[in-house]
Amino acid sequence: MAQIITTPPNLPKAQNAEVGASKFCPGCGHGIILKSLAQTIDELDLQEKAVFGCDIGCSLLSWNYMNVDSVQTHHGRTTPVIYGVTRANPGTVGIAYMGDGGGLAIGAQHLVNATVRSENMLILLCNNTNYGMTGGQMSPTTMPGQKTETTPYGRDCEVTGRPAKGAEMVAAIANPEKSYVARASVGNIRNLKKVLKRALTNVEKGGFSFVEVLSLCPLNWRTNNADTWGRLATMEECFEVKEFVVREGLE
Ligand SMILES: Cc1ncc(C[n+]2csc(CCOP(=O)(O)OP(=O)(O)O)c2C)c(N)n1
Ligand code: SF4
Repeated sequence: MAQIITTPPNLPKAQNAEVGASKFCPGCGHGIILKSLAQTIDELDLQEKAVFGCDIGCSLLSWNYMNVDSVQTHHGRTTPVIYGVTRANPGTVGIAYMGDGGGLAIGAQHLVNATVRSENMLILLCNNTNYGMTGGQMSPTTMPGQKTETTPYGRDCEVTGRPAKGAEMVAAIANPEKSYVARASVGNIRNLKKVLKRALTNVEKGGFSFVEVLSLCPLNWRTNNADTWGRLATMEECFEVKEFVVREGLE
């Protein structure tokens, strides 16, 4: 007879341990990003200071994922909601979590304004190269030739333009004296956590941080396990994984 395992998983304190708090598809990258975030919040002892906001899109499935004060917003509006909270409550470590659609399409103007104003917050963008929640349409970061629901023959950059490079765009307009800008990947969790630690440390010091994370969407990519990780490797060739802006003195 199969043994039923009743030992609770060893979750970070900043992650909600309730059964059912994770609603992502099997193999989704959102869970890897969020667990890494929760572990980093624990490590920096920020649970009481952190306010987490999630967008519309699959990121909204994290509305009860974190064990920190949380708010769920309209599509593309998580950035202004979180800097509003942070401005009204100095000392808050505000985190706005969104997809590539939420950050680089409908919420792009907020990303630009938060960056040039060096709002005191972390914008954490999950780049899975499609509109996940609505069934896998082309998004700003869909790669050249990538098949989606709305580009069934592959993205034609002559017609739809080239993929948006979020971290490069933000780095070009960020104030280097106050900002931390990086791109990481769920394929390297050790590096992802290092990046998140620097990003949150910068926010705690009053700065602005932007982190884009290359992520997985096996449901809409229609990929098996091997092809899912193969797709991530292609993404890492298209979107450079590195730190773009590191404020001086940041550990
Ligand atoms: C104002 C508004 N416009 C459009 C939608 C429809 N909509 C819901 S989720 C979504 C796209 C989500 O894609 P993304 O932000 O990349 O996140 P993902 O689901 O891939 O994590 C869209 C267009 C909406 N809910 N509200
Ligand atoms: S549709 Fe994609 S991004 Fe959304 S939960 Fe499923 S795998 Fe994750």
